[in-house]
Amino acid sequence: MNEKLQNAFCVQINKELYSAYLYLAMQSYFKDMNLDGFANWMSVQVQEELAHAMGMYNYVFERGGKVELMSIEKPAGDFSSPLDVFEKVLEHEKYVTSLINDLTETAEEVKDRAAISLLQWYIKEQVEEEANVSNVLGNLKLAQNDPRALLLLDRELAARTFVAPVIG
Ligand code: OFO
Repeated sequence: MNEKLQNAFCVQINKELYSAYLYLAMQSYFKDMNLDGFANWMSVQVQEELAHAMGMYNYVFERGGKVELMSIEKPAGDFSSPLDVFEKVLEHEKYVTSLINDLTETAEEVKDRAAISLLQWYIKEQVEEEANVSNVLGNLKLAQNDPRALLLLDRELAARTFVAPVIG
């Protein structure tokens, strides 16, 4: 496997693990507020991010490469409201989208067709992630000053379940 691309995958694996860690911090915030539905939504998000990391991890090994693990940054934990959390989630997902685009450019640069094909899955996943987050954010903006609306949304988010993604 091309070394530059392998290194870029290792950096992205770290970013996906950081995403899991960030969402775990957000899960803690919601657990602390007794908003169990929001906490459940975040716990599904954590599992998705771990799956994203493992999809890349397995891919590098499948291609005969090696994964170097790096330290994971401490996530922020100072959230001021559910709305603040979801604004940060959307901001983070947009950042991850830009990272996936950069990684795809590296795969294109070194003409690794298999990696480009794998990354198409991640590109589509990012579209879905941003749409899901925007949806919750929109609902939160509507609910903002109404505790009953917040509790209804909490109940709705309690229904989210993790389905292991088939990556690639
Ligand atoms: Fe891995 O998609 Fe969110 O960050």
